[in-house]
Amino acid sequence: MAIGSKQHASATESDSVRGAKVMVDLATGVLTGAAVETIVRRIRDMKGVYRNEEARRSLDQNKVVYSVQGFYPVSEGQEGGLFWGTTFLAPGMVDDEYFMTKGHYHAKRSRGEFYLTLAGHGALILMDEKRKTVFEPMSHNTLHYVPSHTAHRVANVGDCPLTFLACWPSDAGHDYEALTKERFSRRLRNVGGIHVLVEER
Ligand code: S6P
Ligand code: ZN
Repeated sequence: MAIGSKQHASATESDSVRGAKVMVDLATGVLTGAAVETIVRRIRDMKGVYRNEEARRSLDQNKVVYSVQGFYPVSEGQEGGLFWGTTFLAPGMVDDEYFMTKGHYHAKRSRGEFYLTLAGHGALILMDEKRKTVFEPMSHNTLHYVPSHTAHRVANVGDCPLTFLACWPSDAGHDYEALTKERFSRRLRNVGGIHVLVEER
């Protein structure tokens, strides 16, 4: 038998082949397919995220800060599955802070995550359980591992949209609440044209 001929024959039978549910454009990060879900976060949704709440209120409340396209092949919370998403984070400032994601711990703290930057310039801000906050610079092709038990948020420090892919366990969940109480120990701020982490007072 010719190598692979049998496998090839069965692979063309319609009951053994199925198309991908989602396509990823690796140039733009855009996901397409009926299974893709999108959430949008606007300035009005970012109450309490920035240090200067008055500056946030003075901006156009409809302005989109970021959107996330996701592919969630199993139910949220189900053990053993994986989720996939693209975050599109606009450039912009609220006083001296950059447009950024809300940030979260995974509800199941033992769960980690991967980020892969496609475009733009950003900072992945990570805070461990001892409240030590650091950031990893993000740019085209940088791969970032978000360890377990680590709060994470992304800031866009450039002039262009920041786009990154993410993959995380389906039972990770999101805990935003914890960060509304204890917050990140340091904030990324523009000080003299440079982005630096400044102690939260
Ligand atoms: C999910 C993953 C990302 C974020 C997205 C928005 O675990 O970390 O898909 O959900 O970047 O950030 P946030 O903090 O608003 O969920
Ligand atoms: Zn996450």
